Amino acid sequence: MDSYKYLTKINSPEDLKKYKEEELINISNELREFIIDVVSNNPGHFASSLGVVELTVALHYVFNTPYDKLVWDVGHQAYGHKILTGRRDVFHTNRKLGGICGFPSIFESEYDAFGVGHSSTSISAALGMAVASCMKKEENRHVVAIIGDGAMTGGMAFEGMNNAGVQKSNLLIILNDNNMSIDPNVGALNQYLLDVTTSKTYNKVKDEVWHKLGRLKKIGPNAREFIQKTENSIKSFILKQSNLFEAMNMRYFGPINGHDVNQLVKILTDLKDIKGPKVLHVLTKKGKGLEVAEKDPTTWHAPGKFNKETGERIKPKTKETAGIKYQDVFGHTLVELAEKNKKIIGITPAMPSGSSLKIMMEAIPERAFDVGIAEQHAVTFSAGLAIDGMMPFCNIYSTFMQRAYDQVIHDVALQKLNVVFCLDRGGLVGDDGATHHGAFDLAYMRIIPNMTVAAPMDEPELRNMMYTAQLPEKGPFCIRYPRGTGITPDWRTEMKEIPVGTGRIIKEGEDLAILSIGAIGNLVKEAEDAFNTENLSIAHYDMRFVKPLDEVLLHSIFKKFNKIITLEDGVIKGGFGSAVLEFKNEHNYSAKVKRLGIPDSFIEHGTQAQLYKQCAYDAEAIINAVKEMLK
Ligand SMILES: Cc1ncc(C[n+]2csc(CCOP(=O)(O)OP(=O)(O)O)c2C)c(N)n1
Repeated sequence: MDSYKYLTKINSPEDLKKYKEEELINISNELREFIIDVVSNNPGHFASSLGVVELTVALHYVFNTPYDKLVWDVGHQAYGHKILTGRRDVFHTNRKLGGICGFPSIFESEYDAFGVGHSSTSISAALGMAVASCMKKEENRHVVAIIGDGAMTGGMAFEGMNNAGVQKSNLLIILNDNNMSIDPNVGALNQYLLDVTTSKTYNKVKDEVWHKLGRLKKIGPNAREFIQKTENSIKSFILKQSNLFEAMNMRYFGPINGHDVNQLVKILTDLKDIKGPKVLHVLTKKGKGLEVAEKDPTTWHAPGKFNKETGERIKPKTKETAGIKYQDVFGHTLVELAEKNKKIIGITPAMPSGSSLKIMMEAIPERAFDVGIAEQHAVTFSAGLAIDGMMPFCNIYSTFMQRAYDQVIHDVALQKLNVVFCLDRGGLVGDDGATHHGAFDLAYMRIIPNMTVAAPMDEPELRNMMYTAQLPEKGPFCIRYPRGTGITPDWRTEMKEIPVGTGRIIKEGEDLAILSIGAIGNLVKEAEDAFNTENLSIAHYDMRFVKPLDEVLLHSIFKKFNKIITLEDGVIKGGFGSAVLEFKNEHNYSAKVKRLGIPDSFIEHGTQAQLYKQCAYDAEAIINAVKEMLK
């Protein structure tokens, strides 16, 4: 820490402001070093924060935070912001149990103006704040949304801009354009931004605008009047006709170099004088400052531990028996299925690497689509494909599917379309925390008519479920599986149909039955030694489907056992255990049912194992629950 001459003295943006502008380059360099230093040891998001170091320093230098509001989109790039706003000393606890959150959180700091984790919310939230400021007559307050070109592909960003363009509020949108999402950014907007950035005519016009803007400082408080006078001449240029943001009634400035901290300070200071909604287009390099990250920003989006000197990534130790990641089982299996079933199409909203749809994008590119950060569109696009006879596999992280709930109900389920939803990262995901846990999917999917809801306990089951889902006339079919690796080394099993709505018995027993759904059921296996030691005869059923429930199996279970535990990696309220309780009630069974799963609260970050423990459904908690029931 001693080597950080400046950072050690910066405990708030006030401290930062004490330095001369010339020193901001050194401060930026230190901030970058510090992020590399800490994140190499304590993994988290990485390349995105490196890309906005200068922007972060400039924003806190120019704006009067926390009175002025900085609203970071997604928030995975806000490490520099956290470090400059009093969290340097606890930054090493980032994403750890009890430590600071990997995303901005209003519960953590007054400098975190809005809680984030999901993309494309910044413009709407910032506009709300800007309008509220106007209403409260706090017109000197500045509100800044900082949004990446990836996040800008999300529908909400457009909804926000559409509204902002007709408001007078003081909103500054900073478009942090690094030409990357997690994977390379996609879509027509991406193409447009490239065109704006490279168009010679356009840049000539912008240079003139900047030239005029540069004189604003000299002409003092009449800046607004001045800019209005020049407006007509500016408008007569190609701006309005050719610029998307201008066309939406927002002043557009840029593109400018996002790594020139002094220029950023100058421009942001100038922009403070310009009222109304405006966009500053900033060009940055994702991973800036670490060569390997600059070259491969997708891998370095969240690289895990690494050696900061050599840039070598350090692989975490995995259990020897572990299979491959569930996401990879999905990716490879989809290609296998798609080679035989020519109607299969793969869809991901901006997560080709995270979901492993990339495997299909490489193998059969013409039938695999990255649609941008656009979950709603991904679902309705799938509906359109399905209604015209294709067989879409729409892969969305469980938590991001929350975005597209109406599309699932209204566009897919209501029309009974054959769309397969593969929900990755179901259950507690670990260090990404509350915004990213796939906690609600079993509950929110099971209440939708026509929907089949399945969750595999292991890799062969995932394959069988995918195989089953693509058979004719299965209707909307949701398969949810967790983050992480499975348990089957020889996972590439021959696929076979699983009759929809059937569970299976894993282990016979006499004293009590545990009914599990999904991969969390493997924790019951871990508890088995303890059951044997204590001479407890515990039956275990893998129910496989939350909807339809295997009623035949349930009748046999409720007739045999009067003590039952349900286990799910999802919210207890309304989830799998609740479905079992409904069954029990409908059929007047008297068995005592104890439900294990995520309690009715938002769960913060930590390792998956720590969080299972905290939520009382790890192996130990299962053993305790069994003993408690059998007392
Ligand atoms: C609704 C939603 N979908 C997907 C994601 C996953 N995600 C996190 S960051 C990211 C890419 C964001 O790209 P960009 O905004 O350009 O930021 P960069 O990382 O390039 O700085 C994605 C797809 C998310 N956070 N929220």
